[in-house]
Parts: sequence; structure tokens; C-alpha cells
Amino acid sequence: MLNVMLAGRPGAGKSTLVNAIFGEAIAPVGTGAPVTQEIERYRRPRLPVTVYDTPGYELGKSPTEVAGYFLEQIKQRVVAEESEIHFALYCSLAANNRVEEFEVDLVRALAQEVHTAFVLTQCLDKEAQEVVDLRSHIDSRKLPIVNSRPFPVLAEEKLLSFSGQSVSVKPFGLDDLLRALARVLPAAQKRTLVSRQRVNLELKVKEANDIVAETALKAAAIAAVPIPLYDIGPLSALQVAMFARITRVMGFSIEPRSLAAACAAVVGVGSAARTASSFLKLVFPLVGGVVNASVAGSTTYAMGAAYIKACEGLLRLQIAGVPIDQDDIIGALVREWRKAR
Ligand SMILES: Nc1nc2c(ncn2[C@@H]2O[C@H](COP(=O)(O)OP(=O)(O)OP(=O)(O)O)[C@@H](O)[C@H]2O)c(=O)[nH]1
Ligand SMILES: [Mg+2]
Repeated sequence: MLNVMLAGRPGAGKSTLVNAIFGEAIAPVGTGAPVTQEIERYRRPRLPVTVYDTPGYELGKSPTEVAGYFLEQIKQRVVAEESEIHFALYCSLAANNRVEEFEVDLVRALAQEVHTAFVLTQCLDKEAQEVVDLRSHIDSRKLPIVNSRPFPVLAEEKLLSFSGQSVSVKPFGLDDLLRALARVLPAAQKRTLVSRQRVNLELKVKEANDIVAETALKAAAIAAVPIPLYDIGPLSALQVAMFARITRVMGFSIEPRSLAAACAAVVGVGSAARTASSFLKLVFPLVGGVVNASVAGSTTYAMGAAYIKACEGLLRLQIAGVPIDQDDIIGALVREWRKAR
């Protein structure tokens, strides 16, 4: 479970930001008046993310008191689940062109306890002089925040109207923010963020490429002593595991068994051979009756690359709002594998 804390003034764009990151309506948007003084906990089915949304704070309390209260309340809940707050997103409207001392102190108090990203929300132009000035003002405060600097972000497309003309400002900044957050998270939560975020394709592809490179090396190592055909089991296990890991990183779900069956269909073997290992026997080119290190490495690499390509195409569709199921994944893999051969 990835525990995310939200903080910032009412209407700053906290809900919109977290919803844009995960591509789901986790936190309600634009409800207007602050409903309660309670910390709200939001979850969605099948999303291993919990959002703790903090309310606007009462005046009269010091920033340290406010931060301390929020952290204490949330920690009580996450500790009960043997977990911790993995990061906080502090949101401040970019259009305010300034941050109050109160906010600076609040962020400092939060950031001393949890990884805190300072997000300048609803930003229309990060190069605008006011925004540049605001960023350097925040930089100069030397806050212990993620990347030591604020992130200007437009989480959702914004339509502006001037005298009857509409201009759309495209979302930006989320990929930067996600990359920085991924760097500070422990491995398990990093994986959750990378696979569940719906913004940054590139981040997923990079992670998947690392998996392929690592698996190809292992495959080559296993085949350092050339493996006879009938002994290819350890190699196939490696590749099925690679497919499964890539699938997870991409945020899709598919049974490895179905994947193997689909691959078998690609190379045109009958149902009797539709298991992972018999399929892979057909995939590995043999050199003198054995699989050697270079063949094992390069074949594994090619298979991984084809699968990443397939997933990439599907992710683009998914980001555009098309729901993706197991059959789509198999279909795309089949197409990519044919192209690659
Ligand atoms: N176009 C656009 N609108 C945004 C963006 N962020 C926030 N908004 C709008 O600003 C309003 C407030 O956004 P919310 O995300 O509800 O802000 P919040 O900080 O969660 O507000 P509270 O939970 O009420 O404190 C809503 O009408 C949003 O649609 C953005 O990145 N782009
Ligand atoms: Mg909200």
C-alpha cells in the first residue's frame, strides 16, 4: 500500500492533482466549501493507494502545531496497518504568486517528518516571470522538500477564454514530479507508484527495460554452459517471470499461463504444447542442438522488447481512456512478436 498525504489551502487543487496522477477519481473535486475538519481517507477498489486528505486549518494555531496534528492523526492510522506515510504533496496555487510564511513553516515541519513535494498547482506557464520569481523565492527558503525545489504543475488541461476565443493549456509537470517522488520511495512503494501512475509512460518503459536487461543477463548466465533442448526449463521460468514483472510495472493484469498460451499461438503450436516451457523451446534458436549464452541473452532481450512495445501501445490507449483487458494485451503481443521476427 502506498500512503499519500495531501495538504494545502482549500481549492488549491489537491484532489485534482492526486486524481490526475493515478487516473482515477480518488478524491472528490471542487466540492467548494470545506465540509469537515476531519482528515479524510480515500481508497479505490483495486488501487493499492490510500490518500489522506487534510482539511483547511484553523487560524490561531502555529504551523508546527498544524503539521504535528495532521501527522499524528495520519500516523495513528497507518501505523495500525504497520505502514508509514510515504510522501506528502503540499499544494499551493501558482497564481497566488506568493507563499505565506505560515505555509513555508508548515511545509518545513511536514518535510522534516515525511518526504514532501511542494507543488505549485494550476500553473499555466512555468516560465512566467511571477512563477519564476516564486520558485526562486521558495528555493531561497532552503526547505527540506523533495528535490529541494517546488514543482510547477498543471494537472488537468485548462481552457481559457479571451473575447470569444478559447485556448487550451496542456497539462505539464506531473512527469517531473513523479520521477522525483519515485527516487525517494522505498523499492516496494516505488514500484506501486510507477505501475499505478497514469501519467508517465516513459517512467514505466524505463523500469520495464531494466527488467529485460536484467533478465537477459541472467538468461545468458544460465546458458553460459550451453543448455540442451530438453533442459531448457530454468530459462523459460526466467522469461515467464520477466513477462509477469513487466505486466505489473505496466499496471496491467494478466495470468502468466495465458501469456504463455498466447505465445504458443503465435508460433503456431497445437494445444498440447501450450505451456510456457514447450513454447519457449520453439522460440529459442538452437545452435548445434543447444542454447548458448548469446542466444539465450538475445532471445530473451527480443522477447522483452516486443512485450514492452505491445504494452506501450496499450498504455497510450489507456491514457486516452480506452479500457484494456487481457485479450488486448495478448493481441498486441502477438502483433509485436510477428513484427519482430
Ligand atoms: N483545469 C484545471 N482545473 C483545476 C486544476 N486543479 C484544480 N482545478 C480546479 O480547481 C478547483 C479546485 O480543485 P480541487 O482539486 O477540488 O482542490 P482541492 O485542493 O482538493 O480543494 P478542497 O478539497 O475543497 O480543499 C476545481 O474546480 C478543479 O476543477 C488543474 O490542474 N487544471
Ligand atoms: Mg479536495
